[in-house]
Amino acid sequence: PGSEKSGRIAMKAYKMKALSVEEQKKLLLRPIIQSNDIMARVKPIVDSVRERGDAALLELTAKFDGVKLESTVINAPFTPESMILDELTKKAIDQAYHNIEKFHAAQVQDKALVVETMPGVVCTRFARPIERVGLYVPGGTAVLPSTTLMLGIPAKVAGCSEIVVATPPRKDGTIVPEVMYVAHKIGASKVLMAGGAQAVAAMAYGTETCTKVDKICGPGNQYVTAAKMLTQIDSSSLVSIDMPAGPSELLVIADMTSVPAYVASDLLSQAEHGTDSQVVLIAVGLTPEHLAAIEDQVHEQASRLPRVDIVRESIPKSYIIEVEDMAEAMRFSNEYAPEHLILHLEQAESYVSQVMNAGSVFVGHWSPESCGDYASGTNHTLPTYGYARMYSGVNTDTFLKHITSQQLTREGLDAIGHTVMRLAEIEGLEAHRNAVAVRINDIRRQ
Ligand code: HSO
Ligand code: ZN
Repeated sequence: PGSEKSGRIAMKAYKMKALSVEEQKKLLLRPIIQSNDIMARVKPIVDSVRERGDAALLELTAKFDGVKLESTVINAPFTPESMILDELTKKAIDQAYHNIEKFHAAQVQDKALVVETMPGVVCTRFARPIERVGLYVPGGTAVLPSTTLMLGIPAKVAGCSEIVVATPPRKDGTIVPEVMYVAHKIGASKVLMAGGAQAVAAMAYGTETCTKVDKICGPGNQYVTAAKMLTQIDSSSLVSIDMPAGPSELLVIADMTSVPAYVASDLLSQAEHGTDSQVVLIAVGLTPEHLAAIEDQVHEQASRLPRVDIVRESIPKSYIIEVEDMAEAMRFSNEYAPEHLILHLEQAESYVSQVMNAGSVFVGHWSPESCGDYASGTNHTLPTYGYARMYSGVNTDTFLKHITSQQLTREGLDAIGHTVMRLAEIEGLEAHRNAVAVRINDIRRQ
C-alpha cells in the first residue's frame, strides 16, 4: 500500500476511433452486481423483521450498527435538543429547502385534466398523494441531510399524510441533528433508527412501533436495494419502490472551452462518493496539452482530498474517451445514460435538446453537480446503472398516483355504444357487450 498511496491518480484513457464496437460496448457496461448472493443474505433479514417485528429490528441494529437501542422509533414532535444546529448550517439547510420546495411545488398540477374525447364522452385524470411513504436515508461514510431534503420535500409537497424517515443510528444511539432538523421541516411523523435491509423490511411490513408504508424511496447500498426489490415482489407487503439504485456516476463532455480545474473538480466530486463510483470524461477535440492539464488537475486535486483513499480506487476504474466531434460525444452519452451529465462546452445549452438519456443535466461551466446535489432545486435521487433510459429521478410525481374518471351522457353513450359492442363481440365478452346494449335498447325505445 505504501507505493500505492503515492502513485499518480489517473483515469484510463482511450480514443474512440481506436475502439472496436465490442470494446465500446464493454465501456458502456457498469460493474456487474452479484445479486443472487446479496438476495440470499438479505432474505433471512427481511423474513425475521416481518415475523418478529421490533425485537428482530433491535437485534439486527445491535449486530450491524453496533448499537443497543431501547426503542427503534422517535415519534414527532421531535425535541429541540435533538436538532441543535449552528446558525450557518441552519441557514444553508433553509436555503436549500426553499429552492427544492420551490422547484418541486411547481411540479404539482392542481387542476384535473379534462378532455371531451367525443361529444358527451368526458375523460379526466387527477392526482392523489400516496398516503404513507418511507424515506430511506443512508448512513455509512457520509452524513446525508441532503438526501432527507430530496426525498422529504417532494413527499410533503405531494401531500403524503404520513412520512417515515429511516436512517441508521450513530454509535451513541442518536440520529445526526441535521437529519432530525430536516425530518422536522418535512413534517415526518417518525424517524426509524435503523438502516440496511432491516429498515426497509420494517417499513414494508410495519412493526409494533413502525408504520407500514405504501412506497419506499431513497438510495442505499446493495443490501438496501435488494430488500426494496424483495419486499416489492412480495404481494403480502403491498409496497412499491422508487427505482433500482446502483453506485453513483457522472459523465462529463468537455471541449476546448472547458476549464481543466473545473472539469477535474466535477469528476472528483462524484468519484469521492464511493470506491464503486464511476466517472467518465468524453473529451471533444481536445489538444494533448488541454487533456494533460485536466489529468494533472485530477491528480493534484485528488491528492489533497480528505477522501483520497476512496478516490484512489474509483478514479482508476473510471475512464476518458477522446472523440472528434459532438455527434460522437452525444451518441456515447445517450447510450451510457448517465445519472449525471455535465456539459463543459461552448454554448452548452444548445446541446440539451440532443440529450435523450440522463438523470439530470448540468449545463455550462458554472453549473457544478454539487449545486444539484444540495441546493439549486433539482432532485439528487436519480437513476443509475443505465436506468436513466427508462426511469426518472425522484420528483413530486414519485409520491402521487393518477386516477382517471369518465362520465358519459346519454348522447355520448349512444354515439360510442356501437364501437364498444363491436369490440366486445370480437373479444367474445358478451357481458361487456350487454352492459352497453341494455342501455342502448332503452335509448332506442323512447
Ligand atoms: N451525488 C449524489 C448525491 C449527493 N451528493 C448527496 C452529496 N450528497 C447522488 O448521486
Ligand atoms: Zn454527490
